[in-house]
Amino acid sequence: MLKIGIVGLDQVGKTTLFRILTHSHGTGLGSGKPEAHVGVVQVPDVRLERLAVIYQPKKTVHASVEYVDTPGSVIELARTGLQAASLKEMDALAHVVRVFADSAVPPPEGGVDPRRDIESVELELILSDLAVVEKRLERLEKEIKKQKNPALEKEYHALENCKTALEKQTPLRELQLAPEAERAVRGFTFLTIKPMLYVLNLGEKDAARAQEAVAG
Ligand SMILES: Nc1nc2c(ncn2[C@@H]2O[C@H](COP(=O)(O)OP(=O)(O)OP(=O)(O)O)[C@@H](O)[C@H]2O)c(=O)[nH]1
Ligand SMILES: [Mg+2]
Repeated sequence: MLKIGIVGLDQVGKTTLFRILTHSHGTGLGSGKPEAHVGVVQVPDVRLERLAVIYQPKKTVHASVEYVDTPGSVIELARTGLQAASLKEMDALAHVVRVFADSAVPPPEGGVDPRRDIESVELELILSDLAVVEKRLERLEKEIKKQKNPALEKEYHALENCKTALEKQTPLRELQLAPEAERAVRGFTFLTIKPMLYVLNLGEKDAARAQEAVAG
């Protein structure tokens, strides 16, 4: 099942989005709650429904998606070991970005600035991946010195490419890795290799300006 992590900075609307996606209106989902919420949703598919009408099967199984509403700021999550591991489990990330202005919800330091928020989250994920890459490269270097091993050398080479990209602040999803290199780095479940969907949380009055927000 596809697992999508809803991430973002503090109080940007992650739980609000989770509620909409999972049709959950329960009261247990207050904001600021420390635990993650998990919800499974069936993917509507008119073709499947048509086929079910024609063939009348005993059972119709829709594709489903699991959404995980992560608590608090993704920056904190990426920095703490156990939480970072839970991010690694996701197939894709949906980054909720605050665009709405509302004095009732404390704005972040420096005011509402979607571009800054996107950049700082991206940078944090890049640093998290870079730390993993550097640690592994260090070990590989020692191992390769001890014994010549083509598989380790391939891995080393692939990770060097990743390191160069990350140092230029390029997320790994933008790299065109050869299938062999992709296989060599797959096990690391890097955060910046995951498909990233930006969800701009506009204020009610700004909904008409959605295009502008994307372009700006
Ligand atoms: N005006 C306005 N308020 C919003 C919007 N989206 C969310 N909020 C409010 O912002 C607050 C935070 O929303 P949540 O969905 O709990 O945000 P969160 O990202 O889950 O917050 P944490 O999990 O605590 O980091 C709540 O009081 C929401 O009602 C919006 O589009 N407009
Ligand atoms: Mg929340």
